[in-house]
Amino acid sequence: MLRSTEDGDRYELASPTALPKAGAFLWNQKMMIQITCRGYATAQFMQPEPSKYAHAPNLEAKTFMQPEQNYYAHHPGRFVYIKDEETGQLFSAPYEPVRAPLNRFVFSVGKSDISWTVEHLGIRVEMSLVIPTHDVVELWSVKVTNLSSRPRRISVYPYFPFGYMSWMNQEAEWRPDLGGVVSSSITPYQKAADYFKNKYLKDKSYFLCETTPVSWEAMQQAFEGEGGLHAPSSLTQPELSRSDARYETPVAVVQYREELKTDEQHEYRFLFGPAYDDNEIRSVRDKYLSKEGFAQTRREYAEYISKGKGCLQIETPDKHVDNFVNNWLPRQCYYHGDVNRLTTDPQTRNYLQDNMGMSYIKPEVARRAFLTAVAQQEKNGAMPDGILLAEGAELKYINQIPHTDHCIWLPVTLEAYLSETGDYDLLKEQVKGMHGDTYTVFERFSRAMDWLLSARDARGLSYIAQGDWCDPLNMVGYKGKGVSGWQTVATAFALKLWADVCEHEGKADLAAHYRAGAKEVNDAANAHLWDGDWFARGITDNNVIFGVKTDNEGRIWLNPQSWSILSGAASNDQIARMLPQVDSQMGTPYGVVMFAPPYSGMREDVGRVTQKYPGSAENASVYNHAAAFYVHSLYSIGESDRAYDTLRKMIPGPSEEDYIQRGQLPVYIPNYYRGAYQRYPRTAGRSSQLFNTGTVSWVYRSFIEGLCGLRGDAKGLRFQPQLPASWDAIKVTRLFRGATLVIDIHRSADVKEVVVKHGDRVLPEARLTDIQPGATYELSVTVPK
Ligand code: CEZ
Repeated sequence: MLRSTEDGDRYELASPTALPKAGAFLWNQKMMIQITCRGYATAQFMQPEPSKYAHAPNLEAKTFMQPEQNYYAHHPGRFVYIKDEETGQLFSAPYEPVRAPLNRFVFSVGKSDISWTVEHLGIRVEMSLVIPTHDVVELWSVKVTNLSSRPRRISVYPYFPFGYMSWMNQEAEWRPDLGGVVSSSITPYQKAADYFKNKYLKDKSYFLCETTPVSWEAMQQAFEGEGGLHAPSSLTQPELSRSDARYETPVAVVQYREELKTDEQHEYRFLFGPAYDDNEIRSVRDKYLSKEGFAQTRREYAEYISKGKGCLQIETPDKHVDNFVNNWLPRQCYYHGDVNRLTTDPQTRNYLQDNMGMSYIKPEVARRAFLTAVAQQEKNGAMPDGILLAEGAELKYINQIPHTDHCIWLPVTLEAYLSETGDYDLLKEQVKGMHGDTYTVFERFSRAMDWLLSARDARGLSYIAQGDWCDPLNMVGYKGKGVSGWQTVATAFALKLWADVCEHEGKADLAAHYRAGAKEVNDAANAHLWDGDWFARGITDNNVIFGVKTDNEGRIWLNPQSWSILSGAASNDQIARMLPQVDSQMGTPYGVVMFAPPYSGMREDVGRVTQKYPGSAENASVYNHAAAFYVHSLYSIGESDRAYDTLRKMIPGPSEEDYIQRGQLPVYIPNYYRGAYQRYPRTAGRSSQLFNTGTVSWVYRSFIEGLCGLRGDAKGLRFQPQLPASWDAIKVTRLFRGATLVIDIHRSADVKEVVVKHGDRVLPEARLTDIQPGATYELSVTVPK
């Protein structure tokens, strides 16, 4: 059903029905397209707010990307109908809309292209998609081959719906001068001022054909007729009706009529995308719509994607994990760091964590992100809810809801950046803020830490306002009193990390100040939140503690446990109590859930998290981002087996059963897998199919710094591998500060601590210093049995 290439850089799915929602995505800095194995697609481009050039057939809400999207016959997609001209039989590639049972199906996902091979009625259809590196356009090639032993007469009909573009104005027609179907619309608005904002939007969509078709259709209804999408009426006619669409739902369908000898092939090329005007369409056509244009675009895009290959290649006993870590994990990190989830106002915590991942891929991008973020710090030291990335951008959706955690992410993500780069000079940069103040990066971080210290109640616990890391935990503290258990220990962790940086910078007083602050916060957590076997999630406005033994729902939450380990609030004895509780109450075959048990209905002093469907999203799913924090905390205390087990479960597979249950290819980590394992076993494990997630930068960090134990410090690299007990050896290639480290890691009963050899020389400690950019180091690392 599913197989990969030798080095795992391609996955091929052989069924359109086994994992019906499984898909893949391509992006560049201006666009993103997610497409399922069956041909449904969601594409967005930035102008600078996210927009669409292919729409749903009805009025769509503008929202952020949603989990577990449903698909339906008229969902936007990219399809090709094939008609046997002798018998009138029909099928479609990749699978929708006809859903004919196919003789052969292959959905082939590469890092820089997506393709399908479909065979039916003795005809092979190969479809392939690439996008350019800088422009917004899809490049489609469609190849048909006669596999039968006699000549065949067929018609080939690409069907690319534009959907319902606008309630104000929409139309489409065949444009002989441009060689394609062009639809035009006007983005709806009501305020006069919006006219001027919308004036230069790309309100046209085009479907351009390299080869002129024999007929075409620009009106959806004329195409479908009474037959519907499974058997469109117009396909029963010799030719399409050449109808235009005048305030009717536009579509692009074209017909090629072919006579193919045995083994004969025909290849077609098409462009699909948005444009401002005819001139732009003409220039896109000139630039891309040719064999050479396609080939060159493919090469350049592959080159662009390869810039995100990251800093780690591993060879472990688990080939599937190698495939994922060597190819797909850095690619997903790169996507996040490169496009910021296609928003002009990423949530501050997302922006910082996504850029944390970039520390391993393109550290200069992460550096710039720190400067951009701190320039938007508020005058009192707080960080805003979102970071504005484009001129005229505004804080929208969730960024209008006050959250208190954003400062925490500064030192937490900086730690990774500094470990990777040693770039302490960043701290000396002067940053003029958008509110008119100027401070160095160092001063801004200190101000953020001071703000965290100040945002606490009389008990010393951190206020939550209308949310912390958990967005929908919105009613614990909306009256201004409620506190967050996670935010409290996370504050202590942030302060502790910042104290280390202060010390490195020779500021012993400040280091002592923030360490004392961290201790005070940890003490407060222990005094008010320790529930005997774990830490509570918080205390509400009405002074009700929750996430404790007496709760039937939401009894134990993962984040307070993970971060109390990181902050030092949890002693060894407390950790020894917590971990078995996490295992027994929160463990599932698909990973560890975010809390347990799920809420079954609204709890008005907790908030809308309790209204989400039990086991979905933040209501007790296997929320991978939270699981990733847990992994990070486990590696920090040498809990290598628990850590690896949690990491492994984030990747779908390798059993067929697991792939089917999750419904996803192992080419990204989704934001969640359904939880509620006891209550709803049928849906437990199901992937959200949402690849926007803060998880991946942490997972990459955990593979690099935790499992492989290859973490930088100010002057070099330390070795502290934490192989799972069942592994005896791994091989690693690590790019670090311009050098290449080729490392053999193995266990031996002969050593009591980690021993590192460079050639014949045993290093005085498990640390390599004076690393020369450009050099290659062959190292052997022995870890105790
Ligand atoms: O968004 C994520 C946020 O982007 O939820 C995380 C949070 O830490 C991330 O910053 C945990 O709450 O509002 C909601 O209820 C949604 O659940 C979103 O908050 C959620 C979606 O996954 C966004 O794609």
